[in-house]
Amino acid sequence: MTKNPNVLKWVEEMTALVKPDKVVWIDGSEAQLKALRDEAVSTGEMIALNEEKLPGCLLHRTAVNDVARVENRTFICSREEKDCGPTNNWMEPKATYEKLGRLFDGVMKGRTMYIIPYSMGPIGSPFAKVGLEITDSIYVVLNMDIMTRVGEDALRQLGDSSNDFVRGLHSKASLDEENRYICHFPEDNTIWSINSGYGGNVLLGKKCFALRIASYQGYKEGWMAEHMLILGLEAPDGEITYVTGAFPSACGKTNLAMLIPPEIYRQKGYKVWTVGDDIAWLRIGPDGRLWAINPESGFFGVAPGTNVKSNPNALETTKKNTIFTNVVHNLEDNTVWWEGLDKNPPKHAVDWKGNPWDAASGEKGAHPNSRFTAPAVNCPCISKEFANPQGVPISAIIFGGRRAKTAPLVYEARSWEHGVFIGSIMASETTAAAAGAVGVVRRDPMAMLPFCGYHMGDYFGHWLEMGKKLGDKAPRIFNVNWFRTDDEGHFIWPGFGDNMRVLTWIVDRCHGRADAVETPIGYEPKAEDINLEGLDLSRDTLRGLLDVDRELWRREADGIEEFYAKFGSRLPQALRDQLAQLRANLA
Ligand code: GTP
Ligand code: SPV
Ligand code: MN
Repeated sequence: MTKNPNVLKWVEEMTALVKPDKVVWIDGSEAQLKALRDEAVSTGEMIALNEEKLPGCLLHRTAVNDVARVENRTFICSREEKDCGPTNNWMEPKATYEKLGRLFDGVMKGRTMYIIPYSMGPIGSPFAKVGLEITDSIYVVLNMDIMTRVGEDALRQLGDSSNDFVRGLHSKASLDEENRYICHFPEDNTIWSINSGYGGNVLLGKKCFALRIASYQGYKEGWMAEHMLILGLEAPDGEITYVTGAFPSACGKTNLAMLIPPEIYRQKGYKVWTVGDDIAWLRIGPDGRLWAINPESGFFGVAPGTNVKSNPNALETTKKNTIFTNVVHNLEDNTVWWEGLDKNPPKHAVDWKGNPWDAASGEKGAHPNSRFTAPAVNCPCISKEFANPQGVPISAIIFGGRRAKTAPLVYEARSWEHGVFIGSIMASETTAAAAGAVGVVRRDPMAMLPFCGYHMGDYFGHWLEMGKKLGDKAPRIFNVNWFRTDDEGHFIWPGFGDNMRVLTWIVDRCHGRADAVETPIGYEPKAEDINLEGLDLSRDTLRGLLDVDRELWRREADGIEEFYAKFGSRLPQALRDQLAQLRANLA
């Protein structure tokens, strides 16, 4: 499929290492993919779902010990430990190649090795980058086909001599947790992943390449790879304003990207268009503005909670050619179900572990991190710019997390530098998207804590540099929190489609059409400037949601100082100054 000597040499080396029985190049043809689907169904790896209700859809269950990203088994193997930084796990590269080399040695004996060439970004786009993933998992091949542009086109994009491709090696091996490693070698454009078969650990184009490796490439080359959704908000006069949003895993990116505005907005002609739901690659364009593409071609979305009310667009997107992972198998009509889909769990069903399941047992049927992998082209609100090789121009960047208290519904940065500070101090409650405790507040700068491929202090510095280059063309920066709770722990803000009410204020700010008031932490809307029409929420409650509690924020400042201390001399002075400013404003 290719004459590129760099690709061929690497494939030869990896083949000699893993010693497969058979080698298959994935060409991206429908015939080859169909044969792989059929094979996976015949071996039981995948279950073919109801062809009438869910045409082309498959169900897969992972091992019960392998259901989320494993952050404590994820490593940045930079040559120098100090370049990996205090927020990542480090392993020495040479020793790691040797150690994992022993695990990979002969691991594909008796198995087929698939070589997947893929492009992150539209073929031909100046943003696009090519990767190759070697894997022994058909599940990985089929998911990569949905999530990226797979096959011969990607190799053509790479060309016959280029050495600029990311080398990904993956094996399920024995799914042994003790020997599970997700290792990144940023200086070698290399990713080695072994002993997992789950999503972010194994779809190497996604978090491993498009964030961890790409963030490092962006640092070196002057662009950015971010954990961000991209959406276009269309106003009644047809004006479309593009914004990105960085929220931690399972904190609402897919939902915001596919938002359906409340009735009163729809009547006026407002629409939201989806460009991306998880990852954005951003570059400064010829006009000096910041432009973004979504490097992916599908959505790997959280299933639980997705329903006709919360996210009808996502639900519609999953109606064909979709892979479901770890949801409930409804045996009544051979479809799928998950908590929060509707109030009628199937009577005759199998849970995510593969056991007969009775909703009355009180046990969850779908894993909280169960997912759908769906092609972007299925999405009813996909933007017409989705595959534009030049991307879309960004007017606003929104940071946000899951905070029961402290962070108000929305506030705006006073400047790019202040915005970088706001991103750097993000904190959020942990979710089921990663293995470990759920609901613990942790700092997650720019939602990149688990995804930054180099020293986080240098990453902050890179953000500041980008702002200098953008100058007065820099997007405005905001922070949102949909997750403030009342004394009984209920979310106060209705969220989902009603987030439109906040989005329009943000967009109006970008166009100089909305007022703001100054608070110690930044600009906020006047309570009168958020439209509450058609909503059962009082102006006073909204005031509460916008409230900045100085005592809580003083404690927050202490927490930030403690967090910043980790970065030592690699923390940019501008951020230290911002913290001092915050303290002064709170005094
Ligand atoms: P990853 O794919 O892990 O990066 O997650 P994500 O950021 O795309 O999160 P997603 O949109 O899938 O939402 C995750 C969970 O948050 C789901 O259970 C949603 O129902 C819930 N959620 C999303 N938006 C809102 C909101 O506005 N309010 C509330 N209360 N919950 C929300
Ligand atoms: C996330 O955890 O942020 C995801 C899912 O988007 S995974 O691909 O598993 O990383
Ligand atoms: Mn994500």
